[in-house]
Order: sequence, then C-alpha cells, then structure tokens
Amino acid sequence: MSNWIATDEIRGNFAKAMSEMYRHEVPQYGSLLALVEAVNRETLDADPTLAAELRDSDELARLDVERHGAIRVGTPDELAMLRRLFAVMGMHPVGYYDLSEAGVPVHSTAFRPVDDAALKRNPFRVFTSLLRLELIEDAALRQRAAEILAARDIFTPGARELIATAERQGGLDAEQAERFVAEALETFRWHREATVDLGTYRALSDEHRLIADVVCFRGPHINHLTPRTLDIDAVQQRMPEAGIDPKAIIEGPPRRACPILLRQTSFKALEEPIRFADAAEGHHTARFGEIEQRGVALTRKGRERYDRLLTASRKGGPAADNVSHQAQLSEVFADFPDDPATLRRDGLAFFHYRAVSGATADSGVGGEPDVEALIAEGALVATPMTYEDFLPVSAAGIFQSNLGDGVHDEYASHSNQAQFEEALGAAVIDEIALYQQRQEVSLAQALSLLR
Ligand code: OOG
Ligand code: NI
Repeated sequence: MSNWIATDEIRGNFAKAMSEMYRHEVPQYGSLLALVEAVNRETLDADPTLAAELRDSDELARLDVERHGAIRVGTPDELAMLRRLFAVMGMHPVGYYDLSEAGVPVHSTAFRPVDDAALKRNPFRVFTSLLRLELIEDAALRQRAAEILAARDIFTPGARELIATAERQGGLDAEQAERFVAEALETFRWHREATVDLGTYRALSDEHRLIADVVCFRGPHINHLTPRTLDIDAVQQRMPEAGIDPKAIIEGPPRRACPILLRQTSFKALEEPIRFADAAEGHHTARFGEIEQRGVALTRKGRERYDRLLTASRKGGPAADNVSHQAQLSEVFADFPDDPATLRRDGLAFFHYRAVSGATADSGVGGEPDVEALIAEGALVATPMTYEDFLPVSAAGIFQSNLGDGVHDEYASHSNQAQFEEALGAAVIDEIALYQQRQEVSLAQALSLLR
C-alpha cells in the first residue's frame, strides 16, 4: 500500500485554506458566513427532526463549510492545467454549461468529486469558466487580449512540479500535499495590481466587463465562495439588516416541501481599488459572496419538466422583487409533484436505496425484484439523492448581478461542448449518467443484501 494522502483530505485542506484566504481578502464575506451560521442555528433549534437527520448523517459538523467557488480562465492551456490541478484533489469535470446564450461569453464545467464516499467526505466544487475570445467582434481587441493572456502563467513553478509529481507517483505524501495546497492557492489569490494600463482595461471592459476581469490580472482570482444554508429565504431577507446588499432574487426553483435541484443567491460584487500598469488608480468589481441550498437531483424527465416550468414562469418578464418572483414561481411549480414517493414513482428524481438491516424480503426476490413492494413492506428505504451540479439559467443570473449594468445581448453563437472538451483535454462527465449510475449501484447493493 502507498502512503499517499487521500485526495479527499487534500481537497478538504485546500477548501479550508481558500476559505481563510477569501475571508481575509473580502471581509464582507465573513459577515455573510456569520449570518448563515446564525440562520442555520435558528433553523435547527426550530426543527429538531431536521437536526436529528443531519446529526445521523454526519452533516452537522461541516454544515458551515463552503460547498463551492468559481473562477474564470482565459486560454485552453490554463483550463487543461486546471483539470490536472483539480485531479490531484479528486475533482473531475462534470457537466457542460453554455452561458453565451445569456450574454456571458464563456462556457463552463464544474470540477467536483464524483463518487458517494468522496461527496460525503467533502463535496467542494469549483465552477470553472473559459472565456470565449472568438466571441469578441473587434479583431484588434481580440488579438490584444490573446497576447496579454499568452504572456502570463497562472500557476507557480512549485504547483506545476507537484502536479507532475502526483501524476507520476499516483499521489502525494504528507509533505508534498501540504506544499501543493499552498502552491495551488496562489493561482486563486487576488491581485490589486492589473497587468495592463488603464486604457487597455477600459477597452476590454467596454466590450464586456467579464473580459476585463479574465484578461487584466495575473491570475483567475476566486470570485466567490458559497456556504450551505438551511433556509435561503431567511438569509436573503436578513442580508440588508446585516449590512449586506443582496441580488434582487433567489435563483432556481421555489421553496418546496421536498426541495429540488439548487437555490442560490449572492451579495453584489464589491468595488475594489486597482493599480494599473501605467500607475493609474481605478476600480474593478468582481468579487462577491453567495449561498446555496440543495435539493434532490432530477432525472432527464424531471429536468425537462423543471426547465419547461421555469421558462413558463419567466414569460411575464422579471418580477418586481423577490417576494413576487417567488410567488410567481410557486404558482407555476404547483404542477411539479412535491413529495418524495411521487417524484420517485414518476421517475422525476434520483434516490439512494438502502436495505433495512435485519429485514428479509417477501416480495419478488429471486425473480424480478419488486421495488415498490419492498419499500411498502419496509425492507427497502429510498432517500433523495442530493443535486451536486449547477443550473445554467441560475448561473447566468449570478454572473449578471455581479457584472453590474450594461448587460450584453445574447451572443450569436451556439453551445460548443466539443470545443470546450478539446481545450480541457478530456471529455466532461455527463451528470445525469452519473446520478443514474449511483442510483443503480445503491439499488443493486441493497437488493443483494435482501436476497
Ligand atoms: C460563476 C457564476 C456561476 C453559480 O453558482 O451558479 C456560479 C462566475 O461568476 O464566475 O458560481
Ligand atoms: Ni456560485
């Protein structure tokens, strides 16, 4: 056996180091964490059943730990190297998101743990976007941006060396893992100094604020971190009294008895002082804080229904405020089943199956197993499988609320997963196939115990 440090442990240490760095860099993020902690505590006090459930599933201790962060990079090489860096921490590219339709010139994936044990240990993921320079219409500006990007290296020599070592050895020992976390962290650090003069920054920013954010700095600063909240509606409502300016609406599905997919909200990005290469002083807004609340993962059929209802709810144009937005959503989503049994029987959501210890099966074992009968007789238990990914419409809303006014029209481009995967140097994992597989494995294991 090797003495390599588990990838789950490296990921946990990295997420912790990133959280500390970000709290130091963006003090308002610390205020958000304090608010989330207070709301989580009050929710648990008011709901002993929920508290017991979380305690039984070992969730309590790491409730306030971040669930995701996000970065944006400029070149295929940067993306491909990030894939190798994240792999050292057991994080792999899952899903493809095209944001160009929403006026954001990027496409993205999420680097995240994929198997049950790793997700349980620490689900930290990084939403990673690649700038699509080809969408910049002005040829001279496109060329200039490409040159600036070609001149930078967002990885330290130490990080490059340790990634190669991990690949060669098949892991890192304790000393190497500790150095790796410190070196990898450098890529995500904020730089107060831009690499370009103010004029270049302005030209890129006028094309799209996001282009300036990606191109003008030494690295892809982490632009937000996102802890988990047990009551996103309460945090949204209480942000102003904590001195935090929230985005207008909570993204995603409405509040449900049986939560589905992902609900998110953030505070607006802060204006931060920048020194430009020509010694000019200016400002840049990029960094913010976000919170998330996750529900059950939907099957393809469930997801299609979600997308259809979400589109229907947007027909009337944007709501005046979050309260009316949520009311509008709830009305439309009345058509979506809201109890676990129906979601499961209608094939709308994914579940984990577990054999009840000591149970024996009276129904159907030997022949074709009758899952419904086994559940009804108490031999088999199905629990909702948490959604681990992102939602493109929600992501676009998060991007836009943090890019300020001057929202760009839709880009005349199509989603291009093949181009993204070529840049990445690998195929992205299909998230639906992954949930399906985890469900099948859990069911097969449970049934084999009942035989
Ligand atoms: C990423 C925005 C998307 C989310 O939670 O949907 C995102 C970004 O602003 O770079 O993080
Ligand atoms: Ni996010």
